Amino acid sequence: MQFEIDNFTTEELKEAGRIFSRPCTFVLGVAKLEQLPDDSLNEIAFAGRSNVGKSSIINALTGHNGLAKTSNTPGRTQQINFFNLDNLIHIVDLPGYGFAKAPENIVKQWQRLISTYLQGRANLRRVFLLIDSRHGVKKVDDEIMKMLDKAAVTYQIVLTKTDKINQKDLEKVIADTKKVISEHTAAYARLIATSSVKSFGITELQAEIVSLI
Ligand SMILES: Nc1nc2c(ncn2[C@@H]2O[C@H](COP(=O)(O)OP(=O)(O)O)[C@@H](O)[C@H]2O)c(=O)[nH]1
Ligand SMILES: [Mg+2]
Repeated sequence: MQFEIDNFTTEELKEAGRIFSRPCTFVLGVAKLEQLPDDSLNEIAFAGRSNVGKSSIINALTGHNGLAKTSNTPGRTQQINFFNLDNLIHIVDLPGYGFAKAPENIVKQWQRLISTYLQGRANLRRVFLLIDSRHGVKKVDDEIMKMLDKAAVTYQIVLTKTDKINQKDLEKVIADTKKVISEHTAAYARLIATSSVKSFGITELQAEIVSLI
């Protein structure tokens, strides 16, 4: 019998690892909608509050430390950053929503950029919505989920930083998050628990992405 993580066979997981070892390069950072690259390549995007671990997970997926800049200062990533995985798919690092350290009008501008991108991008195959496993789904996350439900954009919840909590708390946040997922129409049923630091759940996430290529 083959070992499986959810729906993925060992072979699929291996293949996903092979695809993610191919070159992944930074394409461009976009601060205005007019600057978006053409939409000929399928795209997946990472969304979530500032500091949730978006850049770290992109680095963990691609095995490039420092490909997507990570920061201890919340709200630094102000652009939509596009990465190209061997001309197979665009990986998109979105600016974090929530407690950005910037003037209110700038924050509003970012939020408009993010929401316009998320609702209007034809080639966007799935949004991975990152949730800090220590905090669970917050009101601001729920608002994004509602917006994506309305726009009929499929999103999948990814719990981050699971190395920072114990098994009991992890089980609780998984159960609570599954309940939230069941209440949203565009939320993909399967939840992925990850740690970029310990590389937990990263292969599984690679396989999810490869299934969309
Ligand atoms: N312990 C732990 N820390 C993490 C993990 N992922 C990210 N971090 C830390 O959380 C902070 C924010 O990460 P970053 O990727 O920049 O978040 P972003 O703002 O969502 O892009 C950084 O200090 C990271 O080192 C993880 O899986 N485990
Ligand atoms: Mg970032």
